[in-house]
Amino acid sequence: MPLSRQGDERTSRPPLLEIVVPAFNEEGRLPRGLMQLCAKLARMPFPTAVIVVDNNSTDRTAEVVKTWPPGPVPVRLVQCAISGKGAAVRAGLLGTTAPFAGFCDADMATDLSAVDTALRLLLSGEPVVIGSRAHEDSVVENRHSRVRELGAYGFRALAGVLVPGVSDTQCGFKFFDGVLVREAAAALRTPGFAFDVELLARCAGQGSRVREIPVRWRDMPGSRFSPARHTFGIVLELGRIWLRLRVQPRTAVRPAWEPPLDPVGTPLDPVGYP
Ligand SMILES: Nc1nc2c(ncn2[C@@H]2O[C@H](COP(=O)(O)OP(=O)(O)O)[C@@H](O)[C@H]2O)c(=O)[nH]1
Ligand SMILES: [Mg+2]
Repeated sequence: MPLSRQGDERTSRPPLLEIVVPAFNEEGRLPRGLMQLCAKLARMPFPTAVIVVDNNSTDRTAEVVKTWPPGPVPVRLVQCAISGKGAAVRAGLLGTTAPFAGFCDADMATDLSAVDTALRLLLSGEPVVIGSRAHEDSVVENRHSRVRELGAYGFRALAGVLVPGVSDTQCGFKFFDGVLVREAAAALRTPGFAFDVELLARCAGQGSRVREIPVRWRDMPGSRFSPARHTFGIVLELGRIWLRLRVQPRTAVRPAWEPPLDPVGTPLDPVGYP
């Protein structure tokens, strides 16, 4: 089938999976990242969509998205007035409607082959599937400074109290049952880099298992994260999450997953899906 017709058909049907990409001053890394993501998603046998969430970037991030050429994977822009990666991911997730939703970073530090594993697990009924650099089968190319490594160690120890059993809360590659994550995102209050911890704690608090999967992960140049500028704020965020989860009752969520519709006419076999 010609690509344009394939595009028409796919984009006219609701997506099965939507991926949120938070992006702040990413004119340098976003075009390549979006190209990789769209190429990967275009090979999936069902409709998908991408939502880029910008926080009033001072560079051409928004223009990159606005001028993105139409194709089989629609890319749309959401503007988030509240700054921070957490606020941006929350806004993006709340803008999704698909049965499955997730997010990844603009630098595509996590190899996108993990999307296949994540989808297969979601289709088999896992509600939360996250990339984990601590998984024994992960391949991690890390170029973080010693200071950042030390900070990450401390962060893991504190985060472990809030989401016991999850060994890497911070990999920017997480996929969820759509209903579950929209409920968790609606309650999410952490605007900064520690938001993953609150999001996972909320999903786990609703009785959902968190499944960690191996990833190929490469630290990409151009990180927005600065240990000097962000460490204090992150520790504060973790403290606030702890307080929030202690005082807020955790509600039970209804069974989140139902066999997905068949959006492209190909039977979606939850077990046999490649
Ligand atoms: N919209 C938005 N995205 C952000 C913000 N801070 C970080 N991000 C995005 O979060 C992702 C991860 O950021 P990155 O700088 O690569 O951090 P690192 O991988 O943890 O070193 C990238 O897609 C960033 O553009 C923010 O304040 N707003
Ligand atoms: Mg990065």
